[in-house]
Amino acid sequence: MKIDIIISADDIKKEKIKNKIVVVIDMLRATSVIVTAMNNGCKGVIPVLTVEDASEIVKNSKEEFMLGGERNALKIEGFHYSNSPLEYTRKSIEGKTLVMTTTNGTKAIKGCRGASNILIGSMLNAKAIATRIVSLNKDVVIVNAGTYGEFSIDDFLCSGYIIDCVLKLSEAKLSDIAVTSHYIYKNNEDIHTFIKYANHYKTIMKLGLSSDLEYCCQKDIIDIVPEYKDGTIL
Ligand code: 3SL
Ligand code: MG
Repeated sequence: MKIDIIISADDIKKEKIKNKIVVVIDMLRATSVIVTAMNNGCKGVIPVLTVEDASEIVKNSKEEFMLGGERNALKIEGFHYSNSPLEYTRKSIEGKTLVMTTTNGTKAIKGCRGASNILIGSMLNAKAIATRIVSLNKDVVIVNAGTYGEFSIDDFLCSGYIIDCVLKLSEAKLSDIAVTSHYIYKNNEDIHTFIKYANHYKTIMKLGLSSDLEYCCQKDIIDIVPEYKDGTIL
């Protein structure tokens, strides 16, 4: 098994992900939201690119949808929830389908069409992701959502942690960038020592959302692996 990394949603190339297992990471905060919502009984998550797409889906259906996501890290007007994973409790999301649009995360997920599997990863479910990867036993590309098309320390550290979990279960051939993310993680196993330098971490902190950061940095508190297929994450 080979493991490679793509550093942002804008860097996804079709030929790099074709027929591979892809793990999409936007640990701050879109994929942490998805993993949390699904773990709390959400029926499914439909990622969309724009607010208009989200409104269109809800308008034409009788099903009970919840709208969630962000623009500039803040709740979108008229939406039920923001992009804070702490809002997606069992009480608020169980049995509901979530239509979600975020700046980088939903773009990265939708950009991975053509992969054989599109798994949704975060610090929260890293071990479960590693177990799934090993059981599928195919080449893997970890797609970092990044921030506004740029490299983001947070997603890179999370990639390093997932690689560490895989290496505890199986041998794998790492690309140079995968070696680098693993190396950085191994030197910062308490990820707070390094993630604090990420620009997006600082943005969330400035908004007073430090409890979101605490939550998203936890390792392996969730044991499920959401997967995106045919337009919905189940
Ligand atoms: O870009 C995204 O997809 C979001 O996760 C960013 S934020 O953390 O909600 O600002
Ligand atoms: Mg992010």
